[in-house]
Amino acid sequence: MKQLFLSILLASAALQLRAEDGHQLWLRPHTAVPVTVMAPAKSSALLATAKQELQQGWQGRAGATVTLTLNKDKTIKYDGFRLSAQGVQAATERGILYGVFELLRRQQTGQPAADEASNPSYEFRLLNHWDNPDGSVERGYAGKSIFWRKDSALVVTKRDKTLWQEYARANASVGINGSVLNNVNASPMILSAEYLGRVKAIADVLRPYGVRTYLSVKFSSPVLLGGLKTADPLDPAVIKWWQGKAKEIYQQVPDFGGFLVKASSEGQPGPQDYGRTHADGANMLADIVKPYGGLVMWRAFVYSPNDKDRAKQAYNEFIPLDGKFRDNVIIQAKNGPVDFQPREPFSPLFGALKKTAVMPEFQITQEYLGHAIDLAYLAPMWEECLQSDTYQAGPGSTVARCTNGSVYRQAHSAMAGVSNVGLDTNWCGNDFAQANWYAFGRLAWNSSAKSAQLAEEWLKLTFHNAAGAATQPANTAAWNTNFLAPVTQLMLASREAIVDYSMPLGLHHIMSATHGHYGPGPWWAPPGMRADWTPPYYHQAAANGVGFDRTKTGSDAVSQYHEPLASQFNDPATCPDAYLLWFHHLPWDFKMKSGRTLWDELALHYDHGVQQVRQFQRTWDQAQPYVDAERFGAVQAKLRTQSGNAVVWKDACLLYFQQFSHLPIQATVEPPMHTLETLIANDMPPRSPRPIRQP
Ligand code: GCW
Repeated sequence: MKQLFLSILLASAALQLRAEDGHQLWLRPHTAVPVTVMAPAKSSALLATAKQELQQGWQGRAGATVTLTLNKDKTIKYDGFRLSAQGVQAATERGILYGVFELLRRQQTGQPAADEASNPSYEFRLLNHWDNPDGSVERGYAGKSIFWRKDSALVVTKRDKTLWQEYARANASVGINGSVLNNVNASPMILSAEYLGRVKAIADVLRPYGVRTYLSVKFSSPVLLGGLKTADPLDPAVIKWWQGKAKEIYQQVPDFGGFLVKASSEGQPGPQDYGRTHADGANMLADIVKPYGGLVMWRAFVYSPNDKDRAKQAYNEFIPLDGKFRDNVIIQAKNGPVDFQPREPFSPLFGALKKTAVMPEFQITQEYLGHAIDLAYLAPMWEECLQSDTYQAGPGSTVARCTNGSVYRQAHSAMAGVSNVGLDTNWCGNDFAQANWYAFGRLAWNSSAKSAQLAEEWLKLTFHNAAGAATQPANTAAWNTNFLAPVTQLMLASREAIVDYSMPLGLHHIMSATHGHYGPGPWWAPPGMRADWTPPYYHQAAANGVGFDRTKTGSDAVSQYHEPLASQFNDPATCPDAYLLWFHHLPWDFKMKSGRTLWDELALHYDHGVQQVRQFQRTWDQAQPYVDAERFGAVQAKLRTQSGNAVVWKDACLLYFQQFSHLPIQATVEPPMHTLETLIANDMPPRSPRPIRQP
């Protein structure tokens, strides 16, 4: 007896220790209250998962009975569900699982369970992993791939399976129902029999959580893997090769979701190599997966080095093809027209493609927003894009409504997020980066969700209550006042702070490529480098001013937007400050709406960003009594590094631009502590250590 007691004590101590290393994400264990679950007699892996989640997480009335009902109902769409006093009703098994997670989330965050239907805004809610077969992750800041490992394609270990299961569960808990397992810069190897074996193993683990498996494919796979002479999408031998491949995949993974394709883009092969169009390429693959119910997600991230304005190219290439795509093709467009910058106006493709399904692609991994070092809560950025009015079908045609099926009739709707997950113990490198995985799923489920509410939910689930304790609703007055309120504010301000200290007022793409797009590089232009990969192409700083002229007399990118936006963006007097230098090249003494000169306004933004991070440090330091030591220390260390690096950004950009403006930095701005020469010479800000899960 005594021994048993001791081992329980030890086990719970171990649980507590492990529980706060961030690995449990927003799903930290709770001591369950007894509950009886009535599920449909039909035995299925998904229903078993739902039942098990309820039993291990129930925090409602002890001894309650919860009924899970599979029932078609007019108010329920896709994998939606209805919560009621009796339990969860849904039309699909996935819907049951999502309803269960919602019920538990409400219990844990102290929200009442309303009797209403909850339907996903998008049919497909997908993570894109930029993971390579050798285990590296392009733009990954949280360690190596959870799916692939060098030289071990065939060996599936118990640890792999546990990790994939934890990953699938986290996805299911926020409604993500698909994962693209490999990089869009795809290796042809992924379609080899050897790798497909591992894809099957992954799919088998993801399936009981309702997560379907997808693959990125290289367009030239028939040549590179199949030994054919061509990958021309209209060539019968090529079509036959893809048909055979699809058959092989579906034999292994009967619910395989389909292909994601980056083609004729950034040096990747594509239909244009054979004089064919994006539609020819996408339709060929779409016809092949159609009989299996598969999708083709065809990326619109295309631009060539010769174009005068990279921001215009996707629109120019895809608009003439509107209506030419099969109904199981979705064009996947990044939120902005250039490339996941800290701030971009929405991509003009949204709403403009009217007879073709378009899906937004967001970047969860923080390529341009501070990697896993800087604290950047990205939901406000995604909300800003989703709620932007395109005016393409009258006022109120927001990006969300143009892509989720509300405005245009389209067979399918989807949203994708480039994942930030890796082998690090806390999955995302920075504990706060987990909030972006969480918020992405929740926004794909409900495109009108509010960032503030998602931040609060996530904070309650992630930081409230010691692990192992039965949950009290997260409403302790002191916790709410001293932790929840200030840390929510910190999160909500975090993305704007990065915009301010790196690329304010519509500046973009001025980072250095030397350190993988982390630090400043307004000067970065190695000899021979293609211009549209260098910052001077984007900021155009000169004695006469700064910014990219995209007005009607400039590159005319403004005309890709529907009125009244085209006119609004075209006139510096009406163009929002946030996009000013995106659309305009303006003199340094240009009079801003604030009455200040452009130069002074720019300096104030840079300084404000730095001061904001200092404020984040103070807020976090005050939060110490409410956070376990491990996560408190980890976040504190990251904020310190970010704070120093924010100063590097401010100093580098102000000193660099000052060479052209020849104007003094106003006295209210913190004076530079670096010289431009040392910043250029070092071109590498300090990095912070991150916890690594040992392989
Ligand atoms: O943002 C750029 C990245 C590349 C990426 C590319 C893309 C996967 O720097 O790393 O490649 O976009 O989205 O295809």
